[in-house]
Amino acid sequence: MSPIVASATRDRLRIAIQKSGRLAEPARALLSACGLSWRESRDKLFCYGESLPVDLLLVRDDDIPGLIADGVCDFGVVGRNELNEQAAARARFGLSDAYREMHALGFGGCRLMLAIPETWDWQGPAQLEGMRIATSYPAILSDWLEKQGVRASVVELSGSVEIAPKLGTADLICDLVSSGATLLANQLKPVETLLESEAVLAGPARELEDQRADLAAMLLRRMEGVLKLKDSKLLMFRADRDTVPALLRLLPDADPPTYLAAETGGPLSLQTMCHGLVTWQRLEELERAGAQGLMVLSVERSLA
Ligand code: PRT
Ligand code: ZN
Repeated sequence: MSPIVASATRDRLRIAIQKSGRLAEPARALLSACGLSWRESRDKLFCYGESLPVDLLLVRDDDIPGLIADGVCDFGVVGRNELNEQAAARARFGLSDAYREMHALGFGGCRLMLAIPETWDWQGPAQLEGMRIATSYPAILSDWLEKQGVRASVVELSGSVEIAPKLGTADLICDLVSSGATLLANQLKPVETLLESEAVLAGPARELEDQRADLAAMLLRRMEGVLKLKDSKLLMFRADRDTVPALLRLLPDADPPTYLAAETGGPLSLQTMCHGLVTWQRLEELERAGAQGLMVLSVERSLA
Protein backbone atom coordinates (compact mmCIF):
# COMPACT_ATOMS: atom_id res chain seq x y z
CA MET A 1 0.00 0.00 0.00
CA SER A 2 1.39 3.46 -0.93
CA PRO A 3 2.59 5.54 2.01
CA ILE A 4 0.64 8.80 2.34
CA VAL A 5 3.35 11.27 1.38
CA ALA A 6 3.55 14.16 -1.04
CA SER A 7 5.59 13.45 -4.12
CA ALA A 8 6.38 15.37 -7.29
CA THR A 9 5.89 12.20 -9.35
CA ARG A 10 3.61 9.27 -8.64
CA ASP A 11 2.06 6.66 -10.86
CA ARG A 12 -1.18 6.41 -8.86
CA LEU A 13 -3.79 9.13 -8.59
CA ARG A 14 -4.98 10.17 -5.14
CA ILE A 15 -8.37 11.70 -4.42
CA ALA A 16 -9.36 13.16 -1.04
CA ILE A 17 -13.00 12.89 0.02
CA GLN A 18 -14.81 13.63 3.26
CA LYS A 19 -14.48 10.74 5.74
CA SER A 20 -17.95 11.36 7.16
CA GLY A 21 -20.46 14.14 6.72
CA ARG A 22 -22.77 15.48 4.06
CA LEU A 23 -20.47 14.94 1.08
CA ALA A 24 -19.01 11.54 2.05
CA GLU A 25 -21.60 9.17 0.58
CA PRO A 26 -22.45 11.11 -2.60
CA ALA A 27 -18.71 11.50 -3.33
CA ARG A 28 -18.15 7.74 -3.04
CA ALA A 29 -21.23 7.00 -5.11
CA LEU A 30 -20.03 9.32 -7.87
CA LEU A 31 -16.55 7.79 -7.96
CA SER A 32 -18.02 4.27 -7.95
CA ALA A 33 -20.24 5.23 -10.88
CA CYS A 34 -17.01 6.24 -12.66
CA GLY A 35 -15.87 2.62 -12.36
CA LEU A 36 -13.60 2.95 -9.32
CA SER A 37 -13.51 0.36 -6.54
CA TRP A 38 -11.27 0.14 -3.49
CA ARG A 39 -9.92 -1.99 -0.67
CA GLU A 40 -10.17 -0.16 2.66
CA SER A 41 -7.25 0.00 5.07
CA ARG A 42 -7.82 -0.99 8.69
CA ASP A 43 -7.65 2.64 9.89
CA LYS A 44 -10.28 3.52 7.25
CA LEU A 45 -8.27 6.58 6.20
CA PHE A 46 -6.87 5.18 2.98
CA CYS A 47 -8.64 3.14 0.30
CA TYR A 48 -6.43 1.35 -2.20
CA GLY A 49 -7.84 1.53 -5.74
CA GLU A 50 -8.40 -1.95 -7.17
CA SER A 51 -10.07 -1.40 -10.54
CA LEU A 52 -7.74 1.51 -11.44
CA PRO A 53 -4.64 3.02 -9.84
CA VAL A 54 -6.76 5.65 -8.12
CA ASP A 55 -6.62 5.72 -4.30
CA LEU A 56 -8.87 7.55 -1.85
CA LEU A 57 -7.88 9.48 1.23
CA LEU A 58 -10.69 9.91 3.77
CA VAL A 59 -10.29 13.21 5.60
CA ARG A 60 -12.09 16.24 7.03
CA ASP A 61 -13.42 18.53 4.33
CA ASP A 62 -11.43 21.49 5.73
CA ASP A 63 -8.19 19.61 5.02
CA ILE A 64 -8.89 18.88 1.35
CA PRO A 65 -7.70 22.17 -0.25
CA GLY A 66 -4.46 22.05 1.77
CA LEU A 67 -3.80 18.41 0.80
CA ILE A 68 -4.07 19.40 -2.87
CA ALA A 69 -1.91 22.50 -2.33
CA ASP A 70 0.79 20.34 -0.69
CA GLY A 71 0.67 17.71 -3.42
CA VAL A 72 -0.41 14.97 -1.00
CA CYS A 73 -3.56 14.50 -3.10
CA ASP A 74 -4.19 15.27 -6.74
CA PHE A 75 -7.94 15.86 -6.52
CA GLY A 76 -10.59 16.33 -3.89
CA VAL A 77 -14.36 16.43 -3.56
CA VAL A 78 -15.16 19.47 -1.45
CA GLY A 79 -17.77 22.21 -1.09
CA ARG A 80 -17.10 25.29 -3.21
CA ASN A 81 -17.60 27.26 0.03
CA GLU A 82 -14.57 25.56 1.63
CA LEU A 83 -12.43 25.74 -1.50
CA ASN A 84 -13.17 29.43 -2.12
CA GLU A 85 -12.69 30.33 1.54
CA GLN A 86 -9.23 28.79 1.62
CA ALA A 87 -8.36 30.30 -1.78
CA ALA A 88 -9.52 33.73 -0.55
CA ALA A 89 -7.50 33.32 2.66
CA ARG A 90 -4.38 32.40 0.61
CA ALA A 91 -4.91 35.44 -1.60
CA ARG A 92 -5.22 37.70 1.45
CA PHE A 93 -1.83 36.35 2.60
CA GLY A 94 -0.38 37.04 -0.86
CA LEU A 95 -0.04 33.32 -1.69
CA SER A 96 -0.61 32.13 -5.27
CA ASP A 97 -3.48 29.85 -6.34
CA ALA A 98 -2.70 26.23 -5.45
CA TYR A 99 -5.90 24.54 -6.59
CA ARG A 100 -8.85 25.15 -8.87
CA GLU A 101 -12.42 24.02 -9.33
CA MET A 102 -12.48 21.45 -12.13
CA HIS A 103 -16.13 20.43 -12.15
CA ALA A 104 -19.36 21.18 -10.29
CA LEU A 105 -20.85 17.89 -9.08
CA GLY A 106 -24.54 18.63 -8.58
CA PHE A 107 -24.87 17.61 -4.90
CA GLY A 108 -24.29 19.33 -1.54
CA GLY A 109 -26.07 22.43 -2.79
CA CYS A 110 -26.30 25.37 -0.35
CA ARG A 111 -25.80 29.14 -0.18
CA LEU A 112 -23.45 31.22 1.90
CA MET A 113 -25.79 33.94 3.17
CA LEU A 114 -25.96 36.91 5.47
CA ALA A 115 -28.76 36.50 7.98
CA ILE A 116 -30.10 39.17 10.33
CA PRO A 117 -32.49 39.01 13.34
CA GLU A 118 -36.00 38.62 11.94
CA THR A 119 -37.16 41.80 13.68
CA TRP A 120 -34.77 43.99 11.63
CA ASP A 121 -35.65 45.73 8.36
CA TRP A 122 -33.04 45.04 5.69
CA GLN A 123 -31.96 48.20 3.90
CA GLY A 124 -28.90 46.88 2.11
CA PRO A 125 -25.19 46.35 2.83
CA ALA A 126 -24.59 49.95 4.04
CA GLN A 127 -26.60 49.00 7.14
CA LEU A 128 -23.74 46.69 8.18
CA GLU A 129 -21.31 49.56 8.91
CA GLY A 130 -19.76 49.03 12.37
CA MET A 131 -21.61 45.76 13.02
CA ARG A 132 -20.20 42.42 14.19
CA ILE A 133 -20.78 39.46 11.85
CA ALA A 134 -20.18 35.88 13.05
CA THR A 135 -18.97 33.42 10.41
CA SER A 136 -16.82 30.38 9.61
CA TYR A 137 -15.98 32.03 6.26
CA PRO A 138 -13.96 35.10 7.30
CA ALA A 139 -12.00 35.51 4.05
CA ILE A 140 -15.03 35.34 1.72
CA LEU A 141 -16.95 37.67 4.03
CA SER A 142 -14.07 40.17 4.34
CA ASP A 143 -13.64 40.25 0.53
CA TRP A 144 -17.38 40.83 0.12
CA LEU A 145 -17.47 43.61 2.74
CA GLU A 146 -14.51 45.33 1.03
CA LYS A 147 -16.29 45.13 -2.32
CA GLN A 148 -19.36 46.74 -0.73
CA GLY A 149 -17.19 49.46 0.82
CA VAL A 150 -18.49 48.57 4.29
CA ARG A 151 -16.41 48.45 7.49
CA ALA A 152 -17.76 45.76 9.82
CA SER A 153 -15.97 43.41 12.21
CA VAL A 154 -15.74 39.75 11.31
CA VAL A 155 -16.11 37.39 14.30
CA GLU A 156 -14.63 34.04 13.30
CA LEU A 157 -16.39 30.99 14.80
CA SER A 158 -15.81 27.36 13.85
CA GLY A 159 -19.34 26.17 14.62
CA SER A 160 -22.79 27.07 16.00
CA VAL A 161 -22.59 30.39 14.19
CA GLU A 162 -26.37 30.78 14.22
CA ILE A 163 -26.57 31.26 17.99
CA ALA A 164 -24.02 34.13 18.08
CA PRO A 165 -26.65 36.93 17.91
CA LYS A 166 -28.58 35.36 20.83
CA LEU A 167 -25.36 35.03 22.85
CA GLY A 168 -24.55 38.65 22.08
CA THR A 169 -21.18 37.80 20.49
CA ALA A 170 -22.31 39.16 17.10
CA ASP A 171 -25.14 41.24 15.63
CA LEU A 172 -25.75 39.04 12.61
CA ILE A 173 -24.27 36.00 10.87
CA CYS A 174 -22.89 34.79 7.56
CA ASP A 175 -23.42 31.04 7.22
CA LEU A 176 -24.43 28.21 4.93
CA VAL A 177 -28.14 27.78 4.35
CA SER A 178 -29.91 24.92 2.61
CA SER A 179 -33.51 24.44 3.78
CA GLY A 180 -33.49 27.61 5.93
CA ALA A 181 -34.82 25.68 8.96
CA THR A 182 -31.79 26.50 11.15
CA LEU A 183 -32.18 30.25 10.54
CA LEU A 184 -35.90 30.06 11.23
CA ALA A 185 -35.31 28.17 14.50
CA ASN A 186 -32.92 30.93 15.60
CA GLN A 187 -35.20 33.85 14.66
CA LEU A 188 -32.91 34.90 11.81
CA LYS A 189 -33.76 35.73 8.20
CA PRO A 190 -31.52 35.47 5.12
CA VAL A 191 -30.91 38.76 3.28
CA GLU A 192 -27.89 38.48 0.94
CA THR A 193 -26.24 35.58 -0.91
CA LEU A 194 -22.44 35.76 -0.97
CA LEU A 195 -21.90 32.43 -2.72
CA GLU A 196 -23.95 29.72 -4.46
CA SER A 197 -22.22 26.52 -3.41
CA GLU A 198 -22.26 22.80 -4.19
CA ALA A 199 -19.74 19.99 -4.06
CA VAL A 200 -17.00 20.37 -6.66
CA LEU A 201 -14.06 18.38 -7.92
CA ALA A 202 -10.99 20.38 -6.97
CA GLY A 203 -7.65 19.81 -8.65
CA PRO A 204 -4.16 21.30 -8.70
CA ALA A 205 -3.69 24.76 -10.23
CA ARG A 206 -1.05 23.29 -12.58
CA GLU A 207 -1.63 20.38 -14.96
CA LEU A 208 -0.31 17.00 -13.82
CA GLU A 209 2.63 15.93 -15.97
CA ASP A 210 3.47 12.28 -15.22
CA GLN A 211 1.37 9.10 -15.70
CA ARG A 212 -1.31 10.69 -13.53
CA ALA A 213 -2.21 13.09 -16.36
CA ASP A 214 -3.73 10.31 -18.52
CA LEU A 215 -5.52 8.80 -15.52
CA ALA A 216 -6.91 12.22 -14.57
CA ALA A 217 -8.14 12.86 -18.12
CA MET A 218 -9.89 9.47 -18.15
CA LEU A 219 -11.49 10.06 -14.77
CA LEU A 220 -12.76 13.51 -15.77
CA ARG A 221 -14.23 12.15 -18.99
CA ARG A 222 -16.03 9.38 -17.09
CA MET A 223 -17.24 11.89 -14.50
CA GLU A 224 -18.65 14.14 -17.20
CA GLY A 225 -20.43 11.11 -18.67
CA VAL A 226 -21.92 10.17 -15.29
CA LEU A 227 -23.01 13.74 -14.46
CA LYS A 228 -24.52 14.32 -17.88
CA LEU A 229 -26.56 11.15 -17.58
CA LYS A 230 -27.79 11.88 -14.05
CA ASP A 231 -31.24 13.12 -15.09
CA SER A 232 -31.07 11.88 -18.68
CA LYS A 233 -33.34 9.27 -20.19
CA LEU A 234 -33.50 7.69 -23.61
CA LEU A 235 -36.89 8.43 -25.12
CA MET A 236 -38.25 6.18 -27.91
CA PHE A 237 -41.49 6.62 -29.83
CA ARG A 238 -43.15 6.41 -33.22
CA ALA A 239 -44.68 9.39 -35.01
CA ASP A 240 -46.09 10.40 -38.39
CA ARG A 241 -43.73 12.75 -40.26
CA ASP A 242 -46.11 15.71 -40.12
CA THR A 243 -46.28 15.59 -36.29
CA VAL A 244 -42.48 15.53 -35.78
CA PRO A 245 -41.88 19.35 -35.73
CA ALA A 246 -44.52 19.84 -32.99
CA LEU A 247 -43.14 16.91 -30.99
CA LEU A 248 -39.59 18.30 -31.13
CA ARG A 249 -40.86 21.65 -29.85
CA LEU A 250 -42.02 19.75 -26.74
CA LEU A 251 -38.48 18.37 -26.30
CA PRO A 252 -36.22 21.45 -26.10
CA ASP A 253 -33.95 19.61 -23.61
CA ALA A 254 -33.37 16.62 -25.91
CA ASP A 255 -30.48 15.85 -28.29
CA PRO A 256 -31.25 15.84 -32.03
CA PRO A 257 -33.15 12.56 -32.55
CA THR A 258 -32.17 9.52 -34.60
CA TYR A 259 -34.90 8.64 -37.13
CA LEU A 260 -35.66 5.19 -38.49
CA ALA A 261 -38.09 4.83 -41.36
CA ALA A 262 -39.82 1.49 -41.93
CA GLU A 263 -39.32 0.17 -45.51
CA THR A 264 -43.05 -0.27 -45.82
CA GLY A 265 -43.72 3.41 -45.01
CA GLY A 266 -45.92 4.30 -42.06
CA PRO A 267 -44.74 6.16 -38.96
CA LEU A 268 -41.09 7.00 -38.24
CA SER A 269 -39.33 5.54 -35.21
CA LEU A 270 -37.47 8.16 -33.20
CA GLN A 271 -35.01 7.94 -30.36
CA THR A 272 -33.45 10.83 -28.48
CA MET A 273 -31.59 11.46 -25.24
CA CYS A 274 -33.65 13.80 -23.07
CA HIS A 275 -31.67 15.71 -20.43
CA GLY A 276 -34.55 17.15 -18.38
CA LEU A 277 -37.06 15.28 -16.25
CA VAL A 278 -39.39 13.06 -18.25
CA THR A 279 -42.52 13.20 -16.14
CA TRP A 280 -45.85 11.44 -16.76
CA GLN A 281 -47.28 14.82 -17.69
CA ARG A 282 -44.67 15.33 -20.42
CA LEU A 283 -45.35 11.86 -21.81
CA GLU A 284 -49.09 12.59 -21.94
CA GLU A 285 -48.42 15.89 -23.77
CA LEU A 286 -46.22 14.08 -26.29
CA GLU A 287 -48.94 11.49 -26.79
CA ARG A 288 -51.55 14.18 -27.42
CA ALA A 289 -49.18 15.73 -29.99
CA GLY A 290 -48.98 12.44 -31.90
CA ALA A 291 -46.26 10.29 -30.30
CA GLN A 292 -47.11 6.58 -30.24
CA GLY A 293 -45.62 3.71 -28.25
CA LEU A 294 -43.64 6.04 -25.97
CA MET A 295 -40.87 4.36 -24.00
CA VAL A 296 -38.51 5.92 -21.44
CA LEU A 297 -35.27 4.03 -20.80
CA SER A 298 -32.58 4.58 -18.18
CA VAL A 299 -29.07 4.89 -19.57
CA GLU A 300 -26.32 3.09 -17.72
CA ARG A 301 -23.18 4.62 -19.32
CA SER A 302 -22.33 6.92 -22.20
CA LEU A 303 -19.19 8.41 -23.74
CA ALA A 304 -21.21 10.69 -25.99
O1 PRT B 1 -16.01 16.67 9.75
P1 PRT B 1 -15.89 17.59 8.61
O2 PRT B 1 -15.08 18.83 8.91
O3 PRT B 1 -15.44 16.88 7.36
O4 PRT B 1 -17.38 18.05 8.27
P2 PRT B 1 -18.15 19.43 8.45
O5 PRT B 1 -19.00 19.31 9.67
O6 PRT B 1 -17.24 20.61 8.34
O7 PRT B 1 -19.00 19.46 7.13
P3 PRT B 1 -20.50 18.99 6.79
O8 PRT B 1 -20.52 17.52 6.53
O9 PRT B 1 -21.50 19.57 7.74
O10 PRT B 1 -20.65 19.79 5.41
C1 PRT B 1 -19.84 19.50 4.32
C2 PRT B 1 -20.26 20.40 3.15
O11 PRT B 1 -21.65 20.19 2.86
C3 PRT B 1 -20.19 21.89 3.41
O12 PRT B 1 -18.87 22.42 3.29
C4 PRT B 1 -21.11 22.42 2.30
O13 PRT B 1 -20.40 22.49 1.07
C5 PRT B 1 -22.16 21.31 2.18
N1 PRT B 1 -23.47 21.70 2.78
C6 PRT B 1 -24.65 21.66 2.12
C7 PRT B 1 -23.70 22.14 4.01
C8 PRT B 1 -25.08 22.38 4.10
N2 PRT B 1 -25.65 22.06 2.91
C9 PRT B 1 -25.65 22.85 5.35
N3 PRT B 1 -26.86 23.07 5.42
N4 PRT B 1 -22.90 22.34 5.09
C10 PRT B 1 -23.44 22.76 6.25
N5 PRT B 1 -24.78 23.05 6.41
C11 PRT B 1 -25.19 23.50 7.78
C12 PRT B 1 -25.09 25.02 7.96
O14 PRT B 1 -23.77 25.39 8.35
C13 PRT B 1 -26.11 25.29 9.05
O15 PRT B 1 -25.59 24.98 10.33
O16 PRT B 1 -26.53 23.18 8.02
C14 PRT B 1 -27.17 24.25 8.72
C15 PRT B 1 -28.21 24.91 7.85
O17 PRT B 1 -29.02 23.97 7.24
P4 PRT B 1 -30.58 24.30 6.98
O18 PRT B 1 -31.07 23.14 6.15
O19 PRT B 1 -31.25 24.37 8.29
O20 PRT B 1 -30.63 25.60 6.20
ZN1 ZN C 1 -15.32 20.69 8.13
